[in-house]
Amino acid sequence: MVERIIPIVKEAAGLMVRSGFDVMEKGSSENLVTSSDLAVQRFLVGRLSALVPGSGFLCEEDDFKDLSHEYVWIVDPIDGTANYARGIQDCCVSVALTKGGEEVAGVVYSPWRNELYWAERGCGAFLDGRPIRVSDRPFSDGMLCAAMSTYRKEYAQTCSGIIFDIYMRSNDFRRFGSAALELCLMAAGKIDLYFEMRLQPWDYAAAGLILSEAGGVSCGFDGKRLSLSRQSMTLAANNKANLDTILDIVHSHMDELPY
Ligand code: 2AM
Ligand code: CA
Repeated sequence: MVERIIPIVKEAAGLMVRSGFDVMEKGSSENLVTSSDLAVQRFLVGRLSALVPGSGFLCEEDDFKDLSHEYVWIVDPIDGTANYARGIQDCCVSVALTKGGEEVAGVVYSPWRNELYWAERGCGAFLDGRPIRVSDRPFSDGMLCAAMSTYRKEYAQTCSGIIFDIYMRSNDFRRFGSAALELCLMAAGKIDLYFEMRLQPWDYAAAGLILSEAGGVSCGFDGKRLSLSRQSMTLAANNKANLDTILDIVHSHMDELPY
């Protein structure tokens, strides 16, 4: 199946690579959508529903949500829209196919980085056709990717405390601005630790499968698997021991989720 999704995702990404798009705000000045997000999503919904007739969709833009199907596509037409709108090239198209509530295939494509990540459940994870694997770095040598809850700045102080504690026990941190790309970088062994206060399923559905097929692990605030139907704290690591350390640090700052 994944080999039939890849050309559709690549063609969709072609709609991103253009100048002269419109930028609109969605409720707040941090939350942007561009005419390219809408064009990519429209294209993907048309082509993916033809690929799997009767499938449903959970998409970022326009509240496009129709989950009452065995097969559901979880789509972020552009992950990293704030980057895209500024001409920063760390952004990607993210498409996951779920069956009965489980991801079965995931494709993440970044046209400017020219990186194609994909996975099919049970078949491993690949970057540009080559198998990828998470790193074996210990926590003390880990590279963290994390963010400060851009849309909900009331959580930023808690985030900064968590990030500080992880940072002091690891190597360094990065913030690329695209959760899907960051989780794929972990799958490829380049980063090792991950913390985001609040992400949506379309940010991590495809990359989460790619990460687990590459040997990585992820969970929410409760230590359980990430929800594919609603927002979640998103923790991930190259191995279970490092994920448990992140979870312990999070729980030392928060008794419960604030949303
Ligand atoms: P998005 O572009 O699909 O909205 C987590 O960091 C997520 O927040 C990213 O995957 C990205 O998703 C969004 N994001 C990143 N940087 C941002 C910024 N400066 N402002 C708003 N949203 C941002
Ligand atoms: Ca998006």
